[in-house]
Amino acid sequence: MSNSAEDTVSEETLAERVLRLRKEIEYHTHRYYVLDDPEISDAAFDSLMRELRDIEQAHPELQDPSSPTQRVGGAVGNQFAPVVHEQRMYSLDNAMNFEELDAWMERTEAALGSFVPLVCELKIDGSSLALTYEQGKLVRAATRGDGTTGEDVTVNVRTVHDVPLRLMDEGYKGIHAGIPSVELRGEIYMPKSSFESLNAQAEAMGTKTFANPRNAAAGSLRQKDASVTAERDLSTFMYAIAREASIEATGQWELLEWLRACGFHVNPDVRRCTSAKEVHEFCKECLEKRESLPYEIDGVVVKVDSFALQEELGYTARAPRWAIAYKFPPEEKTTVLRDITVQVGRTGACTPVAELDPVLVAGSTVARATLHNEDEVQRKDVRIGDTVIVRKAGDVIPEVLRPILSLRPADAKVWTMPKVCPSCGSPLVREEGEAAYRCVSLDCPAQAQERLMHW
Ligand code: 3BD
Repeated sequence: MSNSAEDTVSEETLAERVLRLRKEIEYHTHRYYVLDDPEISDAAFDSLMRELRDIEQAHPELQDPSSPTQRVGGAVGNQFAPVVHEQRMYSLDNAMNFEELDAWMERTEAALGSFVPLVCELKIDGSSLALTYEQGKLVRAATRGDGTTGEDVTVNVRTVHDVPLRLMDEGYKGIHAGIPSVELRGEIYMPKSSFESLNAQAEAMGTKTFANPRNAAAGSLRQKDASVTAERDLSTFMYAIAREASIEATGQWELLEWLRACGFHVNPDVRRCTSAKEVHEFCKECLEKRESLPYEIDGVVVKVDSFALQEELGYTARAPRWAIAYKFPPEEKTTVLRDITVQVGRTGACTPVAELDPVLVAGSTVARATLHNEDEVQRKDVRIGDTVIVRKAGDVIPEVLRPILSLRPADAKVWTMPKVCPSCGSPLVREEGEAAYRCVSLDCPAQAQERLMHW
């Protein structure tokens, strides 16, 4: 069969059609997933995708890993192979309150001779991600791992719609000539509502639930079958680059603008501050906003804006001196106390435990919380049926703070410590001067179980 001139022309137009379709689909994907401002209907978008998929299927020579049709997951290669980051991914030092934040700002001011502009960003409670682009195309996505070596999750990340498979021209122009690849960093997360529906679904099917949206994001990212990742609602916020000298930006603020111009999702709640007061105000505003945001945040990251000044400040063994994470104080939530049960510890000590309607507190679902002992239950006047305030401070055991008396139902039940051990039925004793009741049986299955867990 000879290649007629006509065939050649039609092949070329098909290739051109494919490129035009890809560009159009990329544009609308960006409008939809990054700008949250779609221009065309889902049906019209689907129709473009179908045409592209059909052409690529009929003409395998036109297929391309950067094509928007390749976001479906599937084909699993070496997906969790180790990836060495182009530049180490540092940690962040924490400030647990305004005093510690101010101490950092004062140290920074002293080191640089004057107060320098700072960029404040939300601290997204997700999982860190590194994306490598070569000649503007996504070639690798990796988890943070230990900061030096992460895991290759490229196939999984391709399914995340707000991750550009190709950098947009506007941003691509900002990469200095001769730089073959750039590594961008950010956070991948699952919105609160998607986390809750994922868990509700898992519960209905009797499969494993996730403790919090961060674990759900990390778990979804590390699926061996990337088509499972494709079903999960994951999004990203990007905020860093491995070698900032690769691009035209001169500081963090310009970097964020450049990332936006490349098509990345950049969090809109960012502020360039020129005084400590402005930083405080930003932190307070974020704290107030926290609850209403569709994703979890656990603080604010404050960074020296200028790259030149960042370099001057340098790094400690684990973190940059030019940035700090201001961590929000522990979160409190309200929920309904359904029951109070008794937990028998390994020494026989009996602890009243609040059984709660599950509620998301400071990043994890709380369904049980300690009430410490009978005196505490009485002192706090917590009754079964009460709406209570629960608090979870960092990684400590969640705690019931107090009931909301105005919401107390008429049939709220006063609780008292049972007379006998809920496990073995032997009488509970309370020693002089002790808060805890104990099961003193030498043959109590609950104690045996707890001892086993302990050892
Ligand atoms: C965010 C380091 C620097 C580039 C180092 C200044 C510690 C998690 O939204 N900036 C952010 C966020 C995290 C960051 C930096 N900016 N580092 C940042 C971050 N807006 N969450 N992190 N990370 C990322 C970490 N992760 C796991 C284990 C230990 N450290």
